[in-house]
Parts: sequence; C-alpha cells; structure tokens
Amino acid sequence: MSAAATATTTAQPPVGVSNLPNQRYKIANERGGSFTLMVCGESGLGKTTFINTLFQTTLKHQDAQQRRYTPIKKTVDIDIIRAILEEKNFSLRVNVIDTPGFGDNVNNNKAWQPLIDFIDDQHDSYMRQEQQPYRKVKFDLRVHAVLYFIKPTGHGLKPLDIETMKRLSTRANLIPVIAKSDTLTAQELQVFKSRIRQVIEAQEIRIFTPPLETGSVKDDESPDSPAMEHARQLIESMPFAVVGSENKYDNGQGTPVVARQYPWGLVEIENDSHCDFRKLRGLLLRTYLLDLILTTEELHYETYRRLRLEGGNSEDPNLPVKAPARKLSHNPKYKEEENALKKYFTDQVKAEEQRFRQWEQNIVNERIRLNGDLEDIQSKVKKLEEQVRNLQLKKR
Ligand SMILES: Nc1nc2c(ncn2[C@@H]2O[C@H](COP(=O)(O)OP(=O)(O)O)[C@@H](O)[C@H]2O)c(=O)[nH]1
Ligand SMILES: [Mg+2]
Repeated sequence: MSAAATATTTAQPPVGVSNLPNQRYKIANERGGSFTLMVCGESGLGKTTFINTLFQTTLKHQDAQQRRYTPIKKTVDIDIIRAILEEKNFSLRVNVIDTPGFGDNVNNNKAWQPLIDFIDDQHDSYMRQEQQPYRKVKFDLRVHAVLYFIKPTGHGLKPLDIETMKRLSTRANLIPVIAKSDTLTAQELQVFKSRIRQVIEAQEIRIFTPPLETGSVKDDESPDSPAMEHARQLIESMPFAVVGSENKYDNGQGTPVVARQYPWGLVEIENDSHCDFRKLRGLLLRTYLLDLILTTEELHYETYRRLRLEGGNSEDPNLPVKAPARKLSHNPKYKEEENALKKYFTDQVKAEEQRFRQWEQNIVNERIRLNGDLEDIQSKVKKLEEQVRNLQLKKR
C-alpha cells in the first residue's frame, strides 16, 4: 500500500502542529511523542484513501514504513503504517492502523473481535512493560483514536455498526465518520447525520467529543471563549462527513487543490462547505491531539488495567468500561455525567498516587532496614578487627 510512500514533499499547507501552545506540545511529546490512529469500517468505504489524503496534506516525510500484524483469529488484516509528521521544528511520530477486510464476510458474527483484540493487546503490552522493574516502555501502540467509517446509505446504522461501535467506544476514543460523503446531497447528509446522532444517543455509545467543561487541563477557556465555541461547532458537526482523494485538480483559479472531480465540478477536500475533512484533521492532529492522548491514558488504559487486575469478563459488550457517555445534546444530565467522569478521573489519580506512596514508603523502609544491617555489620567488623589486633599483640 502506498499511503506514506506517496506522501509528497511539495509545499503543503501547515496543519498547525507547530502552532500548538508549546506547553501542550511538550506534554504530548513527553508522553512518548507518538500518536496512533486506527481506521475501521467495511472495505470500499475509502479508509485507505482517507489515510493517503491525510498524509498527502500533512506528511513531509518519505520514509514511512509499513508492517503487518496478524491477529490470532484472522478475518481482518491489520496494517500498521508508521510515519513522521514534521512541521517547522516539531515532529510527531504517527502510527496508522488500517483494518482492511472488516465486515466483508457473509457471516459477520463478531467481526469486531480482531479490532478490539488489537486495542486490548496494545494495552496489555504496555501494562507488561510498565511492570518491568526497570520500566522503560519501548513499544507503545495504544490506540488514541478510532475512526469508524459509516457507509453513506442515507438510511441509518446497521446492527454490525452499532455492535462494533459499542465495543470500540469502551476501549478507545471513538470518532464515527460518514464515508464518501460526496455521494450524498447536502440535504441527505443532514438527515443522515441527525439519524446517526439519534442512534448513538439512544444506544449510549460513548463517542469522543471535545471537552466542554471549564477549568480542566486547559488554561484559558471560559464558557464563551473561541476555544469553547470551536468545540461546540465540532460537536454539532458530528459525525464528520469525510471525502478522500489522492488527486489534485485546478480549482479554476490556477491553484491545484485536492479534490474529487465530477461533471458538475469539484468536491474540494479542504473546503469546509464541501465536507468536514479539515475539522476532523484539526481535531485529530491539532486541537485535541493531547486530549486524545490523555484520555487514552487516563480513561481507557487505566480502565483496562484495573479490569485486568480485577479479572473482567471480556464477553460483556460493555467491557472494559461503561464510562458515562458524553451527550451530543446539551441536556441537564450532561453535567451530571461530566461530573461523574471527572470524579472517576480524580479517583483513578488518587488511587494511583496512593499506590505510588505505598511503594515509596516500602522503599524507604527497606533502606532503613538495610542501613541498620549495615551498621550491625560494620560494628561486627570493628570488633573482629579489635580481636585480631589483640591476638597479634599477645603473639609478640
Ligand atoms: N466518491 C468517493 N469515492 C471514494 C472516496 N474515498 C475513496 N473512494 C473510492 O472508493 C474506492 C475504495 O476506496 P479505498 O480507499 O480503497 O477503500 P477501503 O477499502 O476502505 O480502504 C476507491 O475507488 C476510491 O477511489 C470518497 O470520499 N468519495
Ligand atoms: Mg483499504
């Protein structure tokens, strides 16, 4: 596959990673400096094209590598594409997990299994590495965001979509997208979007939404700040309508733009009135990059770890976690759920701190004990030395 191989070095509009407030970028960088994105959905929905589009418009690096991960029950292939996103002085390692073959079988019973196994395996591998005495995590492919491609039928979600999204959403930040949205008219798209939103709410599927609370990780955000307004606009656009293309066409003003060509004109990928590609790219790689990484650590990974330690039952579709779903609409319950979620985070952090203190205390105790032993031994040595001296004196 050619995703990264075809990434060009021609001048690209900057995505904005280099405009991230330094503090945040620094945090993202310290957290391993890599971002892992998974794409899934039936084949033919434009997943690979989307990745290529994203890379075309972001990557300036040629030597992306790819390798294939073979899940145990092999009905879905898993391709891993590695690349480096570079902008000015910043670089971010990006891993893309492509999952060709999902939902292609006549019997799609448990078609989601390889996907959730992959996500769980990455949490598991990280957990093992963390448990090593000299813990330095060398290999981290924990999935920070999952793009779920919905077929642009205009009707609604299929049972397979619902069941798969439910399971993905309890393990990772799920972002549903409408595939090939250029095949729907603007009106069909609006109706389709609102139907999907209804199903997502009714089924309590917890999709990733930009946080709307104030006083969180972010510094400068009052309820009507531009950042909050931006977050609200993003939430209103969900599920994002995407269009992908690997080709450029003249936009009529002599500028080549990434687009799909129709007899009646172009569908421009980076035009907000044509599709939500820019919104999605901005969310993923700029505005909410850190939120995606942090919630993966603090919510999804922590939950996985806790359940593993408690011994959870993986058959339950709600496992590993039934975190309170963030609502797409603003009802009073929303605040309640946000509070529950915050409390959950705080509790997690407290428990972790507690565990750390205990560990620290154990080390201090051990050192005191060893120091005591050392003193004993030293005084014994002294006594023995004295005895030796006395014996030598007597010998003379
Ligand atoms: N109309 C339209 N076609 C698309 C879009 N993205 C991809 N395609 C086409 O759909 C077909 C399948 O795309 P591909 O990326 O291989 O799908 P995948 O199986 O999900 O990886 C190809 O012929 C693409 O050119 C899109 O946004 N709109
Ligand atoms: Mg593909």
